Amino acid sequence: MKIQQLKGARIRKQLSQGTNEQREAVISILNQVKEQGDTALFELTGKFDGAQLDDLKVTDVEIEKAYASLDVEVIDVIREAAANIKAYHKKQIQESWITTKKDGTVLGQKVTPLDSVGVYVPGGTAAYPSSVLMGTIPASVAGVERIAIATPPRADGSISASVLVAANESGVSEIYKIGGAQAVGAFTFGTESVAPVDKIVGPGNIYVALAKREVFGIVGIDMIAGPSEIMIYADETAKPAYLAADLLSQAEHDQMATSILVTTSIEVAEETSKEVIRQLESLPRKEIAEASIISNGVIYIANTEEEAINAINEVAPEHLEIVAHEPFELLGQIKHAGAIFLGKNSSEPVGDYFAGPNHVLPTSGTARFSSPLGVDDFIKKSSIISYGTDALYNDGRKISKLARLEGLEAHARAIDIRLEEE
Ligand code: HSO
Ligand code: ZN
Repeated sequence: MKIQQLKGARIRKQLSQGTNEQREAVISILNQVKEQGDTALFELTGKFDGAQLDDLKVTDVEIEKAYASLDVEVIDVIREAAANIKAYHKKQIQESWITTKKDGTVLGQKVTPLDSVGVYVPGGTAAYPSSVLMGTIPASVAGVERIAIATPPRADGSISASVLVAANESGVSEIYKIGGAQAVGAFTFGTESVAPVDKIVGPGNIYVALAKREVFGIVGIDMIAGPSEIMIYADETAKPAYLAADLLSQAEHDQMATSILVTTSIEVAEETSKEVIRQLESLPRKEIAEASIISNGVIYIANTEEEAINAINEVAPEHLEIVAHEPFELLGQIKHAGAIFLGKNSSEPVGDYFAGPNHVLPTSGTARFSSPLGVDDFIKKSSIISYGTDALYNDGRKISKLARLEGLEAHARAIDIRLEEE
């Protein structure tokens, strides 16, 4: 793994906007789904997933079979992870509030869950039951009534058993065998089999990301996700074998994934670099992890802790691990990161699977302005205004003055007519 001085390095990543061809392909798929509904979905699923389906929706029988095919211990672990995720997200619930002023005015904010959401779950080598839990549990905690999942089928038309079990465990029964931009199209426009939803969430490949960007505004979206990233800050107390393992845990996701270590210790840098090569050898997904490490992996040597922290805030990584003797002392200085893992036990997979916080996180520097997927993504707020009689009498002229300032006479008169009655 290459080692480089941090000073002067260009480290910020930018979210890919896709190529013109990719954008055009996505627009054409979305139009096809909008115009031809299910016919388009069957055709595109044949073309991209190689599956000839009779039905787009997963049946109860398929779910039963999925349970029967999984180890009971696996089902138990999925349940335990789901319980942790639920408990964490319950803490995020926001209450409606109302205040009454002395003049009789009542102001407030009403929190309402979305009516319906579509959770995209990637397929292929990335069939992750954990992502099902992360997408659906916050929605159900928020109180969303209709939660639907779309995920691409395998060539034989099936869906991974663990994905089906995870969906069922989080209370979702509406699961569609649709992937890519066509899934985003189905959720946005609706088809004969899929009712449209109000918001689409969940990570996906570049086509899913571009499709979400395209339909944003017609429906809500959570975020545009890019390839995963891990950035680790380590001081001289960190154990290189652990650092290497954590860097590789992210690199194995995708050859476009990014793994960065920043350290103030030359020895840690050198040892970790060697460890990465050593550990890579025996990984089943060696090819992907190696490609990712070669193209995007880097170990930076920082002259000072401050320099390292500035780099972290500049990158705004999806996952940040702080492996230093007093990690909590640095927490206050971290402004931008999707999830922050503190201390030597907090390896990223702890958060990917089990601790409770969401693993759908802002990537490509977007942690500068966005947050992990959470209950907030599945609620919206309405303002509440009930003006008191005294309040209107006191404020009415000020309001009509502002209206006339904007040249909006009808606005002003809507107030004046009430003042005249007093
Ligand atoms: N690290 C990934 C999530 C994931 N890892 C799913 C394993 N399964 C993005 O946060
Ligand atoms: Zn992961």
